[in-house]
Amino acid sequence: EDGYDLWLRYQPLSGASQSLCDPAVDLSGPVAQGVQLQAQRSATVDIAVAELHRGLASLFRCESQKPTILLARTDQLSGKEAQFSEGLRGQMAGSYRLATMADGRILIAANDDIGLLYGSFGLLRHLQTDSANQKLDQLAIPALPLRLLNHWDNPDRGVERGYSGESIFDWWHLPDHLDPRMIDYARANASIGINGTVVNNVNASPIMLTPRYIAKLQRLADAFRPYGIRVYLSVRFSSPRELGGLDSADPLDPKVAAWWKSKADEIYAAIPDFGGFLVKANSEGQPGPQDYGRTHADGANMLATAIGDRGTVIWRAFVYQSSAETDRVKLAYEEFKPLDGKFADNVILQVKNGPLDFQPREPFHPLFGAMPHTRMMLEVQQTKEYLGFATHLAYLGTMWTEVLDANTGHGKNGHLTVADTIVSGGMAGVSNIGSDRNWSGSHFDQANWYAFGRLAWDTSLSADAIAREWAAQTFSRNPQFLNVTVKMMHDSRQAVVDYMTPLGLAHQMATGHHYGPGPWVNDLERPEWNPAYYNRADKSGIGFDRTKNGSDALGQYAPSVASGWSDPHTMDEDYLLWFQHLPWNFRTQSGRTVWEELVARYDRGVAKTHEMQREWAALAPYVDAQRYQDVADDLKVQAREAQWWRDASVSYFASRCECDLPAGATAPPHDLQWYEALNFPDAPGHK
Ligand code: BDP
Repeated sequence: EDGYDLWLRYQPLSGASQSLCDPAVDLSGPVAQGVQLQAQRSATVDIAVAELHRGLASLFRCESQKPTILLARTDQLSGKEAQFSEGLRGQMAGSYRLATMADGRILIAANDDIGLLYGSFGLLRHLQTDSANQKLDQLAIPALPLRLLNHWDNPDRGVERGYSGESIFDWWHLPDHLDPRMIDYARANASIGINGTVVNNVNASPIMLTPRYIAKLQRLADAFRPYGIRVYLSVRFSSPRELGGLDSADPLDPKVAAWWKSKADEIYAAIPDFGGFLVKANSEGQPGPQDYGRTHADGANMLATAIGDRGTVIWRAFVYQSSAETDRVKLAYEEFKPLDGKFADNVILQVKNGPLDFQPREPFHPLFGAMPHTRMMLEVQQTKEYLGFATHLAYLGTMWTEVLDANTGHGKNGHLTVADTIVSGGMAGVSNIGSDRNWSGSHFDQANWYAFGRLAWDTSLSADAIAREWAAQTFSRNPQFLNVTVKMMHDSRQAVVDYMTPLGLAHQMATGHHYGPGPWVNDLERPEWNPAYYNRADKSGIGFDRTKNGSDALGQYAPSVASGWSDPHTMDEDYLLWFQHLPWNFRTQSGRTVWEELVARYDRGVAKTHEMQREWAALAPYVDAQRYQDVADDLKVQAREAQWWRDASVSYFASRCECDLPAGATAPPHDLQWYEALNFPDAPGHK
């Protein structure tokens, strides 16, 4: 057990769950090992049947299985069985229904082949996590049309902020050689409903658009197609200059538009179901339409015309260029809000979960709900660039449900959740997959890939329910194991928040690698790259005043939401220092001063890492030796580094506050200079 099998291990069920071996059911028809097919064969249907065979054989271990599963397209259901098409009519591609029929057979019904595949995975998931004897009646309809991975992978196999080895895409050997892992990748993604993949870094190399690379991409697209996965490319906006020899990339220049149109035609000739382009423009040095005095909408719409109704242009809202006077978190809203309604129908605006940059905790991005005439997509990061990479255990299901469930305060009755705002767009997850044998750099990071897919499929799922089904399939179905593991996972992200950036602090990471603490850093070229810009700690207090008296970033939220965050005495303290600059002796809701509360939260985070170590140690009997030890080793590192985060941060803030440590708090073992001098140029993901 090295983690390669992910959540698709299909460990044998025991005793009572062996119902599918029961020889009581007798049926005729074209039957193969328990699966009866009522659909035309296709590559996708064959994969579904093979997956059922594989899963059932492994789960049930019974020699002569009876035909107990009917895999049927709704247009092939007649007579009494036709009733099972109900609820599926007109639903989104991939929808399926699972039902126990009167004769005891289990039906997997769908309007399309991909629905049959999703339904097969859905049934196998159900069998592994619920009682296999339960009567089934489940209608599964995807919440969002686009459920995409975003790989930040470069053609040379380096991965931007990637911590799981090299890129899994072996461009050099493509198209002649297709790594078999590509099939395992497609299968794993299909099993959780992911239906597209952007294969390269948003800081895109123009080489990806050359004929040589289009041929490579075609080979991947052909391999992924039966799994319902479309390929997309990140594109560099200046490609007409770099590849086309044009002297401009101005989106309003007809020569530029013609170049993109012919490039799109070339791609679609090779890949008829190509998904489209993802664009990072005028952000962190990337070229874009503003280089020519044009707007983001001008740029996106030009590409949308080139693609036409064949695909989608996904335009990222991650733009900022602030000065010491402006507040970085306000910039994307200021840039994009006025463009609402100006984007073509096949453009989707992709917005990060928070207005800053994938921090351990941020309030939701104010653009959600504020652009009712624009299709929106939520971008989250599986990679944990700011949450201890692949080393620290932090389950992000809780972070993503927090943002999906957040009420933006917009909409008819002032109730419109972030999940509601993305129903015509989708979710994108910056992928944590790499060439590591366990895919994600650690076993528990697989849960973030899994949770992403499950939430993009059903945004109303609870983080704990997802954790439970993941852990049951990945490790063990033992209830004791599951209870403890789900609790660990549930608490893990808050622990990281506490020991890195408690009380609403953000962006306190060291320069370059974003791994360790650097709250003192204040000498970087751009003001908004500096941790000190965000913590604003000095003798008078700490925190970023984003109320009306300060930057008024609060004013970008609906009034009902803004008012909830405007009073430091009553607001949710998880966002306290995000929105407020407060004197060190300000009384928080616990009765402690801000300074005391800050230290208490750092300590709470550290304590949690020790608790997780103890909890995991007690689970050793339920987990195979290799994976047990891998996790135990990581938890040890996490506990040590949580302490480092706490000590370094407490030293720094004590020096700003000129305060003594609160009574009972342990003094950091080193002075501030010692922490400041630590340097890790060899940290993964260093830039
Ligand atoms: C930042 C990363 C940087 C990415 C950028 C992005 O540090 O490497 O290129 O996000 O999202 O957090 O484009």
